[in-house]
Amino acid sequence: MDSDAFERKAKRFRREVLDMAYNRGHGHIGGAFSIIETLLTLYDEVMTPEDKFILSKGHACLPYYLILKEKGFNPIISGHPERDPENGIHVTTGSLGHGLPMGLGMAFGKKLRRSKGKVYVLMSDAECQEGTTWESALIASHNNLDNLVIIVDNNDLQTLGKTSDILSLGELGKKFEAFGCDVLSIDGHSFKELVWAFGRETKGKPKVIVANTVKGKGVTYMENVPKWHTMMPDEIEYKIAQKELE
Ligand SMILES: Cc1ncc(C[n+]2csc(CCOP(=O)(O)OP(=O)(O)O)c2C)c(N)n1
Ligand SMILES: [Mg+2]
Repeated sequence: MDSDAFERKAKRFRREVLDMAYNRGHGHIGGAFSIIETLLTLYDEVMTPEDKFILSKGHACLPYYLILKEKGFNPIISGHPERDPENGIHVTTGSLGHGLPMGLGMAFGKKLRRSKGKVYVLMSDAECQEGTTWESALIASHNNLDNLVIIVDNNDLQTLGKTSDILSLGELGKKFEAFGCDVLSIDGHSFKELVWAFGRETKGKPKVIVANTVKGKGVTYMENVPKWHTMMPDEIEYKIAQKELE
């Protein structure tokens, strides 16, 4: 896909996520908008049928359902993804801090069985405040799991404010490096940078892509504003957002 087509598709996805959330009366728009480009790159350009994907930040599931539907699956639309392997959802997520340990186990299993394919785990910056993240990184690098790719949606916002104010992650990339991972830090809204980062081979080490993103990306009044983590727009706000995403 060329960059223009990709950007058009990203905009359409944001529009559809907005509509889904508005019509349902709930959803997590901010954190969904920050992962649109990562999801589209993975599903349209990177993953093969042998690969597995886990959305560890399960609350941001609306665009996940959309891309699964586009790929021919029929997931149950809910507030968080529930395990349904036939429809492309390999694990239940929503309780933060568990997607990476489960992905680690899946990647380890693939290595032991010598089976092909990678495991991609898309997690949030606030999940990096949880101990399970660092235990998993340690185990993955000790076991040379170069079939595990961790993408951190580094939007520097959690529910009530900035991650860097509430419990700072410091130099996140350097921390993952110290745990034995190969780290790439990119603009998580750039198709070009995402394709580059996913394409880079990391022999013998798990790969971590720190995708620097903007929570609420695409709707000016939502960008970097904590309340759009769960807040629903009213009718006027909805129309403004629709217009910006036309
Ligand atoms: C174990 C656990 N604790 C608390 C919550 C409630 N919760 C939902 S989202 C969220 C944090 C949102 O910040 P982040 O994880 O960075 O997600 P994003 O910015 O990508 O939306 C929290 C605390 C949860 N889902 N799981
Ligand atoms: Mg966040």
